[in-house]
This record gives sequence, C-alpha cells and structure tokens, in this order.
Amino acid sequence: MTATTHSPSASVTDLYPSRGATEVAIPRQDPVVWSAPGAVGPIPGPDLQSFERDGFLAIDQLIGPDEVDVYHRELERLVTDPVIRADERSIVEPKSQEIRSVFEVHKISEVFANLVHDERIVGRARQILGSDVYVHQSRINVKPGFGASGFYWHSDFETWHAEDGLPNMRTVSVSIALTENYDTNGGLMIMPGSHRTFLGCSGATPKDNYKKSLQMQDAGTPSDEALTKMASDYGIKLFTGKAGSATWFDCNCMHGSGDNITPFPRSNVFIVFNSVENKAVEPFAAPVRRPEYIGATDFTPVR
Ligand code: 6CS
Ligand code: FE
Repeated sequence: MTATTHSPSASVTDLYPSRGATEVAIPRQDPVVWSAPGAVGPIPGPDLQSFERDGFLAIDQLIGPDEVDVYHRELERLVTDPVIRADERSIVEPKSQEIRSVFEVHKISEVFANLVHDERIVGRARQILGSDVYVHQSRINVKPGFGASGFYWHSDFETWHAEDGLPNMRTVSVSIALTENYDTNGGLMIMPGSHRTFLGCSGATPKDNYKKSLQMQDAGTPSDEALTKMASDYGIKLFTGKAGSATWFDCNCMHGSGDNITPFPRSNVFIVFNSVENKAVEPFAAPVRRPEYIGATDFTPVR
C-alpha cells in the first residue's frame, strides 16, 4: 500500500509509510548499491557485494594514526570551546551535561570539512550511491566514559524519511573511530541484513521532536516484538576497531549502541552522504522539517 503525500512541490509517493497507528514491516523497494556492477571506485567488487548483502562494510584503517591525531585534537578543541557548547548544534548528555554530539561539524570545522572532501571518503559514497552526493548530516559523537548514554535501536532512514523528507533509500553513513572502539565502551551494533526490511513505526511525530530525539529517540522506535524478530532473523554484530577504523552502513540498517560506563571514550565522526538524485522533499510523517543543521537542504554536490 503506498500513500501519496500532498506537498507544496510535486506530490512524491511515500514508498515507506511510518509513524501511523500501527507498526508495519515491508520489503525494501530500493537497491542497496546503486552503481553498476564493476563501476570504478575505491571499494573492491567483493567488498561491494558484502555491503549489498550485509548492509555494512568495516574498514580496519580508513585514515592513518597521524590523521586520527589531527581529528581527535579537533574534536577535543570543539567540545571544550564554550562557544560551541552554547551553539544549538551541540547536544549534551542528559545526565552529565557533557557534550554528546556536535552537528554540522563539516561546516563548523575546516578540519572536518577536509574529511568530507577526501576521496577515500566521498569516493566510496559516490560508488555506493552511484551518483554525485551531498552531505545530509554530519556530527561528532563524543560518547565520553563514566556513563555516557547510547542510542537505542533504530533505522536512520526511518527518521530521515519521516522527518527530513528523503524519498528513497539512497543514503549511506560512515562512522570513523577517533578513539579505540573496544567491545566494552558502547560500540556500534548492527543487525546484518536488516537493511532489506523497512519497519514503519507506530506513533505520530511530536512537534519539535528533534529536541528530545537526539538525546533519547522515541518516535520511530521499533517495538520489542519487532526487535526480537529482527534480532532472531539477522543476529547482532558489534563493531570494534582501532582509532582510524571505519564502518560504512546503509541508511536502513537496524542499529544502535549501548551506554559507555568504562573510562574510555568512544568518539567518532559520522558523515551522512545522500545522492543528489534523492534530494529531501517535504517530511513524509512529521508536522515540520527538522533544522538545516540536522537535515540539510543545501544539495550542493561534494566536489
Ligand atoms: O536523527 C538523526 O538524524 C540521528 N540520530 C541517530 C540516533 N542516528 C542517525 C542520526 O545521526
Ligand atoms: Fe543512527
């Protein structure tokens, strides 16, 4: 069943209804890898095939140790800068009030802007998405130790479709570790293969939902029953790796991360590339669009 939404621009069919009265799982209707087989790019063929199958690709070292130092120092500079803390793009931890994330970091920091334009990063995104790309969202996640809270299970695409108006699943994220991701300090967990099922969640999007959801997501959260079925069907993989390692993952993977009660921060930089063929339209299931720094409407391709 596909509902057609009526938006000021041309009406765009809602292929992935969500946030209605009931939770509904439907098959993905989009390719995972959009480039033609054998398309030139930094990702070898077998790795592209495993991305298609699993919904993710882990890379042991995407950036070198010396580069990690530059980015980690920049993260530390940003999170200790009172001006950044006062910026609405900074989200704090509910308990400790320490900085949890800083959004639009590729616009705030020239150092992180370099990363977006780095061919090792944007070249892989273009290869997966089969087109020019623009940055839909970027953030640094600090996840400091001693109790930093995690991110409950969710599909990013469910939110980016419902609240930011991305029509199709033609969006890919890269999470680059800036500190070591141990199996104990709240690493990323993905259900392998879950990207092929879209779980439309129940419950309407409250107004200004992002003010809460970026600390603790509620709307767009799967039910225990759905998570039990998906975890039983797909399993759960925990990603660990040294600083400089990276995980590329499809926008519709069911993923999350736990709290970090160790003394060791789990900090990463997270960049979301969207295809220029999948530009944001009106939100499909929210009263208003989220702010520009969370869901971009500047579709300038990354050169
Ligand atoms: O709502 C969002 O766009 C963000 N929230 C999470 C938990 N993951 C994706 C994204 O950074
Ligand atoms: Fe997420």
